[in-house]
Amino acid sequence: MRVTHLAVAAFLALPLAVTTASAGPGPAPLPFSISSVLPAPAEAIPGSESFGLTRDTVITAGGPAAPIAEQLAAAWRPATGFALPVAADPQNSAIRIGLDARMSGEAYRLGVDRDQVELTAGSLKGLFNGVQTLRQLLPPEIESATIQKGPWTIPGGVINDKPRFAYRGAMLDLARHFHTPDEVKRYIDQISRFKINFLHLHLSDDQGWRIQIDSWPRLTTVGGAKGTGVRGLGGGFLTKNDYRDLVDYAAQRYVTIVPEIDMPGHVNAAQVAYPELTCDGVAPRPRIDIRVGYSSLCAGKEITYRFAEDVIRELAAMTPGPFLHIGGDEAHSTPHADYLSFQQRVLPLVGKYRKTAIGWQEIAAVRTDAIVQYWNHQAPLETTQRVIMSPADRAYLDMQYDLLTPGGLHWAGTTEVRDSYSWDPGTLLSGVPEELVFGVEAPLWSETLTDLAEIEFLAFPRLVAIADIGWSRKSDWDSFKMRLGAYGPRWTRQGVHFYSSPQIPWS
Ligand code: IFG
Repeated sequence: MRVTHLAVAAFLALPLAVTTASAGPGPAPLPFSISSVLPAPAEAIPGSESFGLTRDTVITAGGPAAPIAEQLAAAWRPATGFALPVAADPQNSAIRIGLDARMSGEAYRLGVDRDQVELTAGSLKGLFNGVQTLRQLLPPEIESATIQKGPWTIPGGVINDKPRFAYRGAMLDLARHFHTPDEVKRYIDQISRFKINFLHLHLSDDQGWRIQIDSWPRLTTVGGAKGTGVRGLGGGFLTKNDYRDLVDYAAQRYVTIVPEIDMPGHVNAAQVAYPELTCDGVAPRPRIDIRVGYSSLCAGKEITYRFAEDVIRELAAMTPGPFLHIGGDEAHSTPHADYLSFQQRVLPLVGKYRKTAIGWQEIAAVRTDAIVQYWNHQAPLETTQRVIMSPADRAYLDMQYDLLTPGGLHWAGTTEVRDSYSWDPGTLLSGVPEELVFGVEAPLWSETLTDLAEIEFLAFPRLVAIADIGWSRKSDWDSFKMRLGAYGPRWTRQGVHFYSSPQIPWS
């Protein structure tokens, strides 16, 4: 007898229904509303009306705003099946997106009532931020790649929004494991939804070198070869064209790329490729393990500084963003006096090529205008320089959620969602006044990662916690966990392999 699919489906559905009923009423899932947005807006005033998106809806966006309106329309067309044309001149269209010189920076204003949706901002990145908010106001079905039945209702009200911190970053470690440009682009798609505006790419380390440098070609032909990386599974590198393509892709989503070449430590791959970069001229063995702190450039040799300057010069030339990260962490094999003299000669090279340097917190030993990235929660930091906050026990996304988490490490302890959310970047460090806190960043180191699913599992939802405390002024765990729970179905429909933390009331 042929069992129809329907009967099988009905049979399979039954236990699910029973299970759900027996699970009892959890917290009422947050209905999508104007105050369910992630990150939390500075001001959200719910309205009494709502706006209905229909097949006749037209989006008006003049001049430079048009590409942003087109991004919104492209995001909405698959699930609605609506044409959603973007018109240049203001007609009687119901959705209007435009610049308003009375606003500045990343701020935007979003007004929704029965008759229209109006998004204004002082800059294109402000409009982009507003579009990310607007995309969260339609129900989760809007994330489907196939036509859903609707209705497509946008809850009414007014949002006046702007970020607390200027720098809200994510970091991917391409050195321990090379993630392909497509994987990086998918990560950019995801992080930009939460108004993350910088992506730091860790492009060199002991196990591999991942960015083409013309003046030192063996860095990638050897350091980026197949078989490099942790367990020999992380081979690959970005050509200059790959890198430029990523920079452009990120820029269209108002994410600025921050490239990192880590020096004077974490240089084994460069020294395998160029043994003259060691003090004794002998090539070290290639490394596929995850130990740190054993390698160092030779501060006493002039070739070291030619190497550093060539790399900084080429990296600056291909990086439109304002920042170059030059690492500086865990130089345990560099005598301290050598570390100081190295940084005193090399940090100024970043300024010579008209970029601002960022370095891990150890660079604070040398007084410069570089931005210090705080990471080692076990080491105190006092500085009068700007600081990006990445405490390993809060913001390191490669920390396991708990000791059963597949992948990830736990040298800084295990980190659940609430740990990533419940801290204030502005006041965490007594040695750093709040006005010096430039922002936050969530690094994802790839010693234990091999593919995008593993990136997504460790990054989401904790990256959203970091995005929320980087953008929003008020911190409210009960509100955050409800908003995050309501976001789960969106990730499910997008196929994002997120961790369904037991701390969150998932819808
Ligand atoms: N510390 C190292 C990283 C990486 C990390 C893994 C920094 C600045 C431990 N340095 O974090 O290279 O190995 O969690």
